Amino acid sequence: MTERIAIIGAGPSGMAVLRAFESARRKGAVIPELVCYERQSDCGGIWNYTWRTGTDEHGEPVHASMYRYLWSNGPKECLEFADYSFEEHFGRPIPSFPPRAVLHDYIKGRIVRSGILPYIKLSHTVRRVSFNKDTQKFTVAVKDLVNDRISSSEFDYVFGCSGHFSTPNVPEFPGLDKFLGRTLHSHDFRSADEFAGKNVLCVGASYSSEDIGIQCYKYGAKSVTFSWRTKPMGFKWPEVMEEVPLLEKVVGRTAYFKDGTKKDVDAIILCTGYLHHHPFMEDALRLKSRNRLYPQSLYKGIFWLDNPKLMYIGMQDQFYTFNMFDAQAWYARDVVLGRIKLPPRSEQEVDIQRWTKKEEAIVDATEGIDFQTEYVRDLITPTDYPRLDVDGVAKMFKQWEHHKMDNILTYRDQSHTSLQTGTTAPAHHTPWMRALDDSLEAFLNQPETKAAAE
Ligand code: FAD
Ligand code: NA7
Repeated sequence: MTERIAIIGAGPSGMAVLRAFESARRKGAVIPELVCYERQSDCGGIWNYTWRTGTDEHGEPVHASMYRYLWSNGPKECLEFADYSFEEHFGRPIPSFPPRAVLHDYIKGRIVRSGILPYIKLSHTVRRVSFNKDTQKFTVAVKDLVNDRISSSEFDYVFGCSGHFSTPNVPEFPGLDKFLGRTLHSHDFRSADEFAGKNVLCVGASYSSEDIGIQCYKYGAKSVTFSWRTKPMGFKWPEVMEEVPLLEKVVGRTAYFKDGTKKDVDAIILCTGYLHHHPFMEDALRLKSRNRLYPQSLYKGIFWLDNPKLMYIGMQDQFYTFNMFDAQAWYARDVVLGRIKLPPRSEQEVDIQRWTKKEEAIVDATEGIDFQTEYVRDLITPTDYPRLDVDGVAKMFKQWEHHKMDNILTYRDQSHTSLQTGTTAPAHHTPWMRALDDSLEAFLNQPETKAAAE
């Protein structure tokens, strides 16, 4: 009987799994039956923008944490799929830091091109995953959101690809309940226009804080204050932006910080990260982790130690994204197809410990990049994933880090070179700080293209 695989989520990770199996099928392999359940009405995961916050039209939690005006926060050349270049998709080279809609278009283009759409059941939310030791099968209960029907079916393997930047981590600060301004988590941040002329406080010192703070500045915020817990980000900020220690309390409209300073603010945006939240997994299968480069209990960062027929993709903190999910998917596929044999559990545990020790010794972003580079290399080496120059990607990530330290407002104006095509990206027609229209049309409408069309 044909084996069956359930894939939870059709974001970049779930799509990587579909693509990996489909690629083997096209080369003549017999593959299991694939069913991918996606809660949203479109694929693309977090790249699928919605204006909604809270719950969606079906009463499901809104997955998206993306906001209008989000532009890639790393060079697109670092995340480019090894089997589908940006140049192939857009028919010409494009600048290195595209806005969200352009990346969404690229991801979807690969889905359509690779023929994996028929495997995806949109508007289907997974409610429960359990495992029966006697039958060695998973039971997956799913709700068809459009027809309001719940059904269950059995699978031999499950891939958890539901992302981990969606359920907000929301700390409490004294006085927030009586704050006279607006309070929100970055998950619910949608448009920076709302904060024009306002004094904004961003709590947190990582990617969301940095980017949302800059967005607010770009769209006219009066001032942006960043409050850090462990250490400041340390960029060279414009005059109206500053970093202060942790928020201690709020009284009226005044925020008080640990160093005794204070600031009157109109809005507090909690950019305090996300929780690993997999409520549909029965307890014995549920990944529990903080946001880290090597989540625990996952051999190769993928296989659930207690039951490797359950695989998680994309659950690590991320320098690498799309091509790392591909690397994981190709490796997991080869295990399912019997091309790679997993070692005994004791060896898996030793391997996890070895990676964990390495992860815990990391002191800065450069070492984090090197760690994830080694991780991706380790996965792709035994598979037939098309050649990915991970050393080239690592070098580019480090350049990007330097550009950010040089000028946090202009790093997106830099051009990087594609490792797939060798083409250096053209400069965007407008410096990022002045590019207020983030639509796909505005981005692709380079003046020279317009001239050629005329
Ligand atoms: P997701 O994209 O989160 O997709 C998971 C999918 O699973 C979703 O479609 C969701 O609807 C579905 N799902 C969840 N639960 C269920 C369920 N119970 N049943 C059915 N389906 C379900 N990466 C970059 O490379 N560059 C960037 O510039 C960048 N910016 C980012 C900005 C923000 C604000 C955030 C939050 C992340 C950003 N990332 C960026 C990282 C991002 O996590 C990855 O690019 C990528 O989207 C992760 O893919 P994923 O498939 O693992 O998860
Ligand atoms: P991250 O990278 O997980 O960072 C979370 C930040 O929130 C980090 O600076 C934390 O401080 C801070 N944090 C967490 N809890 C608290 C409390 N209680 N008080 C103060 N500060 C806190 O999440 P991001 O949202 O920035 O990024 C996630 C993804 O979205 C990423 O891939 C981006 O591309 C976009 P810490 O430094 O641990 O002290």
